[in-house]
Amino acid sequence: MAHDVIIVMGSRSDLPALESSFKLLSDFGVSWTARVISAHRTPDVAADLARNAEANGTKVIICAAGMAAHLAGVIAAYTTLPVIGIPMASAPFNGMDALLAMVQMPPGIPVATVTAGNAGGKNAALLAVSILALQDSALREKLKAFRKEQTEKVLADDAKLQAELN
Ligand code: RP5
Repeated sequence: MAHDVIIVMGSRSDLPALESSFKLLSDFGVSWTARVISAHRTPDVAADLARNAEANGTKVIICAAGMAAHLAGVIAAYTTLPVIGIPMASAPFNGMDALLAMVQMPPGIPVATVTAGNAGGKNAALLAVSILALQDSALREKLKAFRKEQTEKVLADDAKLQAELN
């Protein structure tokens, strides 16, 4: 079955940080699947997935990895599909290593890098939704409704705070 989004994680230990991506994509009704594929432990599988993704109907690939996080860059090297990287926070550098590895792709092969952790997982999914929405007006409307709801929540929080203070 074709999935619009594939989420690839370098290790099963990355799974908890991706719950926010899974939930958000599901909430938007986007078809997604997830794989554990390592750029250094299973490099052939990584290359095969990236080479075949477009023909398989995938539109966006999200890659989560920690430490020397080359997974997103390796996947991006084998496909022209948009690749979004989520750095995973791990000891001893707490994700700064993975962030720099992803964001510092040399020119020619971009990885759209978001922040680490759950916020990164959520933003990676939202960015994937934005990309898919270019070709899907119903999804675009859902994204606008999401933004509106988010705005209204902050306005309500502010109104509540003003009422508490005054
Ligand atoms: C990376 O190394 C993975 O993405 C993970 O974040 C990190 C540690 O992997 P494990 O030793 O937990 O499998 O490849």
